[in-house]
Amino acid sequence: MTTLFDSDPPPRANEQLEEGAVLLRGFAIAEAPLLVQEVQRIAQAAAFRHLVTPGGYTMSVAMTNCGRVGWVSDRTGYRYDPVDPDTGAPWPAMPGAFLDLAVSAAAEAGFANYDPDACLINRYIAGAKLGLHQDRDEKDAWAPIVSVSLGLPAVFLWGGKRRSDPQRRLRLESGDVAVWGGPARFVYHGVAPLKDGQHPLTGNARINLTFRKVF
Ligand code: MD6
Ligand code: FE
Repeated sequence: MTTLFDSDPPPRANEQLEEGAVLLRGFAIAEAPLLVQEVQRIAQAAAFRHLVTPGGYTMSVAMTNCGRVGWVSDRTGYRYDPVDPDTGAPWPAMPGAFLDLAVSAAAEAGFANYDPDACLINRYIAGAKLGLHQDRDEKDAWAPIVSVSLGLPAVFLWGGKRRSDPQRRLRLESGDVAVWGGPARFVYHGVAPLKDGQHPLTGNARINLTFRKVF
């Protein structure tokens, strides 16, 4: 006989969002503490910074990168850059634990032989948000994006292929991994303003890793 104690969290099932997109609940729970440690190490070499959009707005989300190239934005546009414009040095290498997790999550979602060359690291504190957007700066338009949530929960906005399509609101918790590619690669998505809170892994922050195959 199994007993369900009051303290057990309700089971959270994986969710197919649409063809090519899946939410793997708790997929990275075991690795989460190590992943956060690696983020702290990366941030010592390539500090979190608030990028400026081509339109002149300063983003509320702080960003850094690891891997062969990093995603950056400034008044001239968005691009993947092999060097950190703040330091002139290459981005920190992608840790083995990052790569292993991204490859196994992609495989679980049906994308074999995933070979990401970039990992964008986003840090949210209370009020930070990411407006509705498509990820379309990568040459490979089929390979998935693997997105790992760490620390405070967030509401992920999941729209459609047109900006005006209706949006779902999905709660992402620490250890949740979203994977989308193939036919779902250009779905509009965003993150609602983060609520204030404290999390044992990250304090007052949510950290999100998004792996991409750029080239
Ligand atoms: C975030 N993520 O969750 C922002 N993009 O902090 C993204 O913009 C994103 O999670 C493409 C695929 C997955 C994502
Ligand atoms: Fe995105």
